[in-house]
Amino acid sequence: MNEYLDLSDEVTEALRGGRPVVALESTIISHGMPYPRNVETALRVEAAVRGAGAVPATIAVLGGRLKAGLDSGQIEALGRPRAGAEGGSGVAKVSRRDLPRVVASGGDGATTVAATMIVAAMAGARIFATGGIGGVHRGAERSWDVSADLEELARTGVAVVCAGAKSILDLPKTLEYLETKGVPVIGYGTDEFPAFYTSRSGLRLEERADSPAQVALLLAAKWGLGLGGGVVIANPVPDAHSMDAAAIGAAIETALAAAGKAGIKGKDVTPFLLAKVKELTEGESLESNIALVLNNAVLAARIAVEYSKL
Ligand code: PSU
Ligand code: MN
Repeated sequence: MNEYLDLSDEVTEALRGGRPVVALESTIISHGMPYPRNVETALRVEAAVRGAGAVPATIAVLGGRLKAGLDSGQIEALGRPRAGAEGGSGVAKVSRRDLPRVVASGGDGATTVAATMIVAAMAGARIFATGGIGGVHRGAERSWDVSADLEELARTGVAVVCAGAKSILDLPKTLEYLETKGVPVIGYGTDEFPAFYTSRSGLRLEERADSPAQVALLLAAKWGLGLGGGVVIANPVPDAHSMDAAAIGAAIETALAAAGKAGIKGKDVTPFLLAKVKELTEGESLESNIALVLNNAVLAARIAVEYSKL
């Protein structure tokens, strides 16, 4: 086990016994949703994973230690705004390049998809559930803004169950990048890449699965072939919570314009856009976000159960 990593007792026992474990990220807690809905959702997601027969391992950096498996007090500490924080929780957003700094300084950090994949792989957890992945940003031909999540999917052997990616991103370029990097993108019960708040993007996928067992076989083949690297399992938002495409599209355009005007750069771009979209859609997007994360947690647990049988 890595000397910087602490597993909870429950996660240690599950991994030792070859029982299903689902990794969960913490940027969604600290930067993806407002308090207290963020904490409440994180706890509901853990319960959903348990209800589907797997052990949840929420991942973060606390006091400079990598953690897989948090208690409710630790989840609260990641979600509750800290003194002096302007918007968000005040906890650092930690992706691959931030891990050494936060560990060396003994700090706290909320892990992105990329950093969560790294810690999950270290722990030996192969299946991870979240809301949406980062990707190639719109205007990337000028800004060069490509999420480290994509590079991590290229190199780290963890399957990420998500509801696709938000159209704050350039979705066609995101799919091209994943193809170049050899990352399978599997539509779960769909032939289209889902666009987070809406189940459709109009972008066709080449791979589709209709059962957790089918996904598990594909994961076993990818890693059994020695190919390494990640897999995206794109699970559309449930119909009852799918948003109106025109309304969400308009909010995203407004958010992008505001980010441009405010000169937002680097790692602040995604949290800025997420907060703006939320504000513009008056909470409807938050309900949709919560529903799709719960849906992804259940699917990830079912996949983890099937994978543990192979
Ligand atoms: N997209 C969302 N919700 C999120 C994120 C992305 O719809 O919470 C978070 C995830 O943690 C993701 C990160 O890994 O933002 C990507 O940030 P960046 O674009 O800076 O790589
Ligand atoms: Mn970026």
